[in-house]
Amino acid sequence: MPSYQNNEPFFTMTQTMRWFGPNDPVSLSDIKQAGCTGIVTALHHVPNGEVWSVDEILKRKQIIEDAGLTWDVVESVPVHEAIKTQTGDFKQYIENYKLSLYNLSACDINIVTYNFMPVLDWTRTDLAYTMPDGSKALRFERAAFVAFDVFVLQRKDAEKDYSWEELNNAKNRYEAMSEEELEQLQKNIIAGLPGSHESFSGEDLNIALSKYEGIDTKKLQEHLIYFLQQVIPVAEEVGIKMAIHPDDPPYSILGLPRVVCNGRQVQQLFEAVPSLNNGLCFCTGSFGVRPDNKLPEMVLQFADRIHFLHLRSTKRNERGDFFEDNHLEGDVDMYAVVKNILQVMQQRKVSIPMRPDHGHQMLDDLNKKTNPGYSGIGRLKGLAELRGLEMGISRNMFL
Ligand code: DNO
Repeated sequence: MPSYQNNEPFFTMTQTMRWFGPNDPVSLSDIKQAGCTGIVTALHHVPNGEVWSVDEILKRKQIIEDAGLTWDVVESVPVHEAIKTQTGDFKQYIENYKLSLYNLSACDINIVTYNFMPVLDWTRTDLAYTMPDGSKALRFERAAFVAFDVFVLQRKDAEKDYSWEELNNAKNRYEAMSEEELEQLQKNIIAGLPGSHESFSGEDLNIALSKYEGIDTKKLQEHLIYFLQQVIPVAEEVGIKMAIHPDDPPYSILGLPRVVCNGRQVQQLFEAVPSLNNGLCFCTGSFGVRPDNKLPEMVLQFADRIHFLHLRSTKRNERGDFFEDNHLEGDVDMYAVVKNILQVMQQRKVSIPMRPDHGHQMLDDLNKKTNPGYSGIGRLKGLAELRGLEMGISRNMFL
């Protein structure tokens, strides 16, 4: 580690990538060659809600360590829908969650990411949006999303959630789409993007949505706080840092409540359960979709609680669309974000794990079957740029 003022150690971000397990087309060796030391993964084969056994955790850990890497972060131990709606066996699922935390800690894995998004995890309408340079990006197109909600899903009262202009744009968009395009759109939205733990058919989705009737933002927040009150004392006892991932996109979709969209909502969670083990996965791509989220300031505001970093950028327009831009371009001021992260790490005397979040499908990967957002080369490019940025800032500021 380089040293800075008075020969004190200098802390830089720990470089990691997400790996979806042995079936991931991007191998551990690829990730190592990209320059990472750590892996972010989950036991995707364990059904949502079940306890992660020590055996299964150790098996996965061994594979990672055999490749000369370390399992730095779990992303995610998913939160069962019953916990979010507080129905059925939710208390049992919370007990199971606690057990998984005990078991992870027994295997020396100490950072756990999760989200509290009802029904759907991250959502996009287009998984292969062609950028001017020929690479493919993920995109959220508002008119296509509204078209899906109102005309394909025909969700009850959906039209009440949109302005006349939005409905009109969506109708035009819907009428211009072929059967195949409509099918693809539905698949993109509900079939579950990489890492999501739920996937639906059209009717299933309407059933899943109906479980949230009567659960507004306030109620969902109460459910999240209840979950934290149960789980954080265990995390504290066993030394696990919990890192909640923001909602993506960071606003209500399909009439569902969302409670991790902005700094104010995050602050409320920390006030309700003040333990520092109750922390944040600071995802610049998710938060950055809202112009009212001032990212560099948020890094300082949540300095003590940022336990994991997802770095990527999005570019939005006035219609409410956004696409995933190159890591150092778009609306996120990545320079200011990384500068503040460096400052926070020196104050806390820790290296925070970071992963380049998503990347464009490009070069040879355009001819391969890749996980949307998680192809190898695009992430490698993002990582390389972020490392360079971090080094440049460090040398300039501290060394
Ligand atoms: C998408 C990811 C999310 C994230 C979960 C965390 O690429 O950032 O799926 O893993 O929301 O639980």
